[in-house]
Amino acid sequence: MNAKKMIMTALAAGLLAFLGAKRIQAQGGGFRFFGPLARVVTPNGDGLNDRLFICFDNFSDSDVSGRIYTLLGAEVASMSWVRAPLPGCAGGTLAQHATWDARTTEGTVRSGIYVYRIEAEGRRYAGTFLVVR
Ligand SMILES: [Ca+2]
Repeated sequence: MNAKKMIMTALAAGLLAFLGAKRIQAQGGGFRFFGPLARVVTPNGDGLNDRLFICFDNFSDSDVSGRIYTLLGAEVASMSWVRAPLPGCAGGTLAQHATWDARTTEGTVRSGIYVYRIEAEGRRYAGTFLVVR
């Protein structure tokens, strides 16, 4: 990672902290939302933060949907729901995760802030993350 990219990443992390994640914690039930593994995605194929990972515990193995939106609310992509734990995520009874490779059918998305939204058991969990190309 070059110096310019490191500075951009640091600034982006500060911006995201300033904006704050709109996260709603579940009140009991079988689904516990843990949030993103990292808030900066760098889809350049170097094996570091190439994908977005959203961690959760899905005790009842309920249906989970994950979608990605622009800040203006346009849907960008659907996330893949993986019924397996992910190293680095908080543990749980039935740890699972959702993931996205920062790509659409038209290729890798542009750099910018995006919104993830996870829905499970009638609840929505949303927050922002940054893609840096
Ligand atoms: Ca990367």
